[in-house]
Amino acid sequence: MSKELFLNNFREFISQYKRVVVVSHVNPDGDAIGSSLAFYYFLLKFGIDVKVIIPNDFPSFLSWMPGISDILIFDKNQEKGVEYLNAAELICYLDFNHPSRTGLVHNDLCHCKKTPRLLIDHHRDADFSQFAAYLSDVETSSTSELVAEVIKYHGFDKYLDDNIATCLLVGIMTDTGSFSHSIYHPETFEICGELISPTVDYQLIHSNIYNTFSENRMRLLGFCINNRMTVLNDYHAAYIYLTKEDLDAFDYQIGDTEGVVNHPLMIDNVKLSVLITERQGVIRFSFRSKGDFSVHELSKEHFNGGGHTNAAGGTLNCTIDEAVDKFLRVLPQYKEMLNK
Ligand SMILES: [Mn+2]
Repeated sequence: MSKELFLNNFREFISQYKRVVVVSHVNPDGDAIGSSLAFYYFLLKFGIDVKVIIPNDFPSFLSWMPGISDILIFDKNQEKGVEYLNAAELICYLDFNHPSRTGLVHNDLCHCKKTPRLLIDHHRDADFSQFAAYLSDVETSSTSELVAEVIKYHGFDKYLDDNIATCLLVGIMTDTGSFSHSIYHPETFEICGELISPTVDYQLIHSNIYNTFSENRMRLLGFCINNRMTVLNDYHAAYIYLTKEDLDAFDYQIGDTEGVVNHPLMIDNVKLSVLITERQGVIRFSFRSKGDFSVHELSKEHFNGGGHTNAAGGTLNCTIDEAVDKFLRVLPQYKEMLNK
C-alpha cells in the first residue's frame, strides 16, 4: 500500500469504525506519545470513540503534554485496558510494527487478533500482511511526521489545532534529537514550520522537554560519563553501563537515562555508542551511531532488537557483566566497518 493510497482511502477507511484503540510501544518515548495523542485528537474530530493505551508509564518530561491524562497505562489498569481492547473495532499501532514491542499488552492483543489493525510507523521490517491499512516509511523522521502528513492531507486549516501541533512537534523534535539526525528530506522542516504558530511556542515546548531535569537525573548523567563510560578507540566505539544499584543510588525515575547514550557520540572519533542498563532482571541495550554504521543490523543480529540505522534498542536475559562481555565479544566483527 503506497502512501498515496493510504492517504486517499483513509477517510473512507476510518469511517467504518466507531470504536478505535490506539496502542504504542513499551517504554514510550516522545514520538510514541506525541504521535498517539495527535492521532487521538484527529480521530476524535471524526466523532470516533478513541482510547489510547501504552504498556507502561511515560517519562516525566512528557507529563505536561496535552491529552496525557487521557492515556491508559496498561500495567496500572490492566482490567480497563483489556475492556478497551475487546470493545475495539480497529486497533492502531503507532510507532512500532510488531506486537512483541507492546510488553504486557502483547498477550491481550493476541486475544483479539480478529480485530483489524492499522499501522502508522517508521521502523523497519514490518509484516504488512497483518494490517488492513498501513502507512510505513523508514525514511521519515518520526511517526509524528507521518501523522502530520495524514492530517495535512485532510487539511491543516480544518483539522490542526494547538494540541495536535504541540504533540506532533514533541514527537518530531525528540525522534530527531532536536533536529540533529534522522532527517531525510526538507519536508520535515517544512511541516514543523506549519505546526508552529503564535499560540504554539516551539521554544517553550523544547524547554519543557529538555530543561526539566531533576537534580538526580543531572548527577546520574555526570556519573555515567565520569564513572561508567569506556571509550574503545580501536573501534571508534564507547559504552556506558549502569547497574540496578547505580540507578537506585540516583533514585532513578522513568526517563532519567533518556539521551545518556547520545553523549559519547559527541566525542570526535566515536561512531558507535551503547548504553547498557539493568532493569528488573533484564538487560536493556540502547544503541546510537553516526554515519552509515547500522545499529539496527547490529542489534538485530546479536541483541534481540532493532530500530533504525542510527538508533536501535535491544534486550538480553543475563547479568550486566555478561551483557558487557557479549558486546565486547561481538565488536571485533564490526571493527573494519567502524574503521572505514
Ligand atoms: Mn519513533
